Amino acid sequence: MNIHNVSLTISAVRPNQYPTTGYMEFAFAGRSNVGKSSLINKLLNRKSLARVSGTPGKTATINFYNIDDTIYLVDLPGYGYAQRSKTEIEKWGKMMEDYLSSREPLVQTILLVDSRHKPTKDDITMAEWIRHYHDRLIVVATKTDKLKKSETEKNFALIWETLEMGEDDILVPFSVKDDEGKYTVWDMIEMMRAGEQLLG
Ligand SMILES: Nc1nc2c(ncn2[C@@H]2O[C@H](COP(=O)(O)OP(=O)(O)OP(=O)(O)O)[C@@H](O)[C@H]2O)c(=O)[nH]1
Ligand SMILES: [Mg+2]
Repeated sequence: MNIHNVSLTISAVRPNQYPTTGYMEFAFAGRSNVGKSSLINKLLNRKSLARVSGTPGKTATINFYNIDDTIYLVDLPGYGYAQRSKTEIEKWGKMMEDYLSSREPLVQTILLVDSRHKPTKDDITMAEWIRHYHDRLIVVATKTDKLKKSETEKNFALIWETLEMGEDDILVPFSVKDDEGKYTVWDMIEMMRAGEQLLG
């Protein structure tokens, strides 16, 4: 993918703020701190277009990144960190539901999980939402640079099992420290954009 112009079109909290251009959208969901904003920066070769932070809860809005007036990459607010009030969790749920349940241009939501850990209950719920709204589950396992070689196979098997992934589903290793996964994610996006069949 040869990218020329990328920009943040809008940080939305309500459907009436979503872009109306109709470009296809690919969204990234996952726990706070799993690396959603980092992955978007990596895909776009930008250091800090999407705000990244060691403190969970950095992205609290639905951020639409316009890629060459062709597609949007959508950075979703993270879930699952402790310092959040009931009101904030309800706000998050409403925002996500509004977006996932009725967003016409949304082609696929991609779930990010931390490659070092067993997926959490929230990850399982998110995987179920994604399965409900799309034909398949695509999971990106982040921070593989922090994984010992000897752990890789075991951890990937655990993610596959815990999320009850099947033959149509896809699991991609990813790290921002090298190019692991970057081209695979772009290839998948390109193929989905072209309406081609992805092979699990
Ligand atoms: N070692 C390593 N660190 C990473 C990687 N990806 C992200 N990080 C770090 O993880 C932290 C969180 O990254 P973010 O991209 O802000 O996470 P997020 O999922 O957008 O978090 P929220 O916006 O809170 O939902 C930052 O300190 C990143 O530098 C990776 O592949 N490897
Ligand atoms: Mg973020």
